[in-house]
Amino acid sequence: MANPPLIILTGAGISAESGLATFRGHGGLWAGHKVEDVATPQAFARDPEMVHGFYNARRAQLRDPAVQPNPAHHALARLVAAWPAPALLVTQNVDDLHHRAMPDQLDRLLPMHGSLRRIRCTRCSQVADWEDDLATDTPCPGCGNTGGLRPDIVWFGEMPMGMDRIEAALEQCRLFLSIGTSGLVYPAAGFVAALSGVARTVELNLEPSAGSHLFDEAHHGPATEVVPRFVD
Ligand code: BJW
Repeated sequence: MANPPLIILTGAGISAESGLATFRGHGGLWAGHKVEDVATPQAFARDPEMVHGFYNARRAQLRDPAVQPNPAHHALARLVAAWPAPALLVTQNVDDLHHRAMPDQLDRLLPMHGSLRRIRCTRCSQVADWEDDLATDTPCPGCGNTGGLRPDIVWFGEMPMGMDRIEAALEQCRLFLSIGTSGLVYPAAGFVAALSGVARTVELNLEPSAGSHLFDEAHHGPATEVVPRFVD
């Protein structure tokens, strides 16, 4: 098949060279924090101020003019735009760097773990774009209630977004690229095994991921080098 249905999965590693820390690497985002301390509904219920502080800091990073899509984001934007068969870029990242790199292709982009730039009201369920800091007493723009706003982000134990669409795409997929992810967090970590024997599977990562042995092919190095080289 010259242009098989394509799924691209990305993780924090693709944004590392844009200046955003990864989760599990040396000096990663969770240094000093256990994941469970900040990225679970239980942590939010226990200490919303600490969780808001963590996400406020990361939202502020996205407002830093130095944080921009890098050559790997742009290469994927070119690939998706040019792909003449079905293509879906599934990102685990909650930054907006893929959005900025491919504004005309947003229908082919699926951020499965949500977005730093959206909030959700736990009372009325309204979702809204959000740029600023959140506090425990920030009123909800929809229902006016205070104390009910949370980041529109998928925490551990919650269902990732767009799973129906992802599962349908996995059924069709014949080429799978996994980029900048450690392969430790499910369900994304399970995509490569689900595609074994039916799709060509390629890992592009700084180092072998947890599931590296499951891929047909792997290219290791910084995303800004290996991704443009693979795409172009
Ligand atoms: C570079 C680079 C460079 C560096 N160039 N590369 C036991 C067994 C199996 C599963 C479970 C289990 N117990 C619980 C679960 C489920 C759980 C899970 O997976 N836990 C594991 C820890 C075991 N998963 C869930 O709870 C998920 N929900 C769920 O499963 O619902 C049930 C269900 C789903 C579907 C169908 C049916 C039922 C929800 C997971 C939510 C994850 N949320 C987080 C935080 C929120 C977002 C945020 O705050 O940002 O999402 S956790 C965090 O990890 C974040 C990331 O998206 C995610 C993945 O991390 P990622 O992107 O891979 O980053 P790193 O840092 O781990 O890796 C970076 C990689 O880049 C490294 O390999 C580097 O080498 C590389 N790199 N620089 C290229 N320059």
